[in-house]
Formats: sequence, C-alpha cells, structure tokens
Amino acid sequence: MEPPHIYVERTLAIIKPDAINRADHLEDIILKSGFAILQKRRVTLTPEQASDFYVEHYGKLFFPSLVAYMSSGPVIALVLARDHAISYWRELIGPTNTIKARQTHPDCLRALYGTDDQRNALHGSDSFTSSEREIRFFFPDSIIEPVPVGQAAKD
Ligand code: RTP
Ligand code: MG
Repeated sequence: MEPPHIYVERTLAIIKPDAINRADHLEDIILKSGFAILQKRRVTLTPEQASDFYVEHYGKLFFPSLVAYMSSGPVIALVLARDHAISYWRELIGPTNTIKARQTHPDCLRALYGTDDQRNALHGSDSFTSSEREIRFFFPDSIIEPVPVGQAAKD
C-alpha cells in the first residue's frame, strides 16, 4: 500500500528588528504551531537590500521609512514548512497594522509582539510566487522542491 501523501509548503518568515529580542520565544511559538524551521539566518540588511526585498512597495509614501526600519538592526529570516504554510503563517501573524490588529485580532502575533503600523514584529510571504522569491533572497542556494516531513532543520 502506498503511504499517504502529505503536501508540505514553504514560506519565508522574518523576525523584524522590533521583535528580535523575543526571537527565541517567537521561534518556540512557530514550532508549537506545527511548522518545521528548515533554514535560519540572522542578518542586518543594508538599505539597498531592504529596498530590494520590499521592491513591490517602491514609490509608496511609507517606502523610505520602511527601508530605514528594516535596515535599522538585525532580523532573523526563517524558512518555515508545513501544510498550507503561506496562508497559515499569514493568518497567525495577523493584519499589517499592529494598532488595528490589537482591536480586531487581539490574539494574533503582530497584536501581541508588534509595536505600531510599521514596526509589526513579523513578516510573511503573501503568495507562492513571493515565497519563492523571498526564500531565494535570503537563501540563494535553497532548492525549491517538496521537503519530506520531519527533515532535520539546520541553523
Ligand atoms: P510584510 O510584507 O512586512 O509581511 O507586511 P504585509 O504583507 O502585512 O504588508 P505590506 O502591504 O506588504 O507592507 C509591507 C510593510 O510596510 C509597512 N507598511 N506601512 N504606513 C503604512 O501605511 C504602511 N503600510 C505598510 C509595514 O511595515 C508592512 O509590514
Ligand atoms: Mg507584504
């Protein structure tokens, strides 16, 4: 008999500068939420790198301060895997604006660990295409193909 197929998806999460001091706790929540952490990298982005990462927002009013914030200190990029990883992680982190999230989704991670409308603790890829691009951005050698459940996570 064939074993059951388990479809595992990957997403890119970032612990942003305002939440970096709570990284261990946040990683614990991630694991308890059923994700495997496949790859992990702590890095301080240059303004150029932060601009490239958020290029879809180039030209918007908040772009310069977003770039300044994301390059203001270390971040931790994490490749997370589980079923429906992209949508599930976005649901867990909640709405973009921490202040509004506290009113509408008080249990979401941004409501609990974010700071304001910009410093919102965590990033999550918003689509499969974004996840591929963002994983490659932080982990250029990453191979995008199905990962067996239970594969060991490496630091
Ligand atoms: P992220 O990409 O960081 O996971 O956030 P998101 O998808 O929920 O929101 P997105 O629209 O992609 O915005 C990227 C980041 O830009 C800042 N932002 N500020 N002041 C504003 O109106 C505003 N809108 C967005 C936030 O830091 C947001 O995470
Ligand atoms: Mg986004």
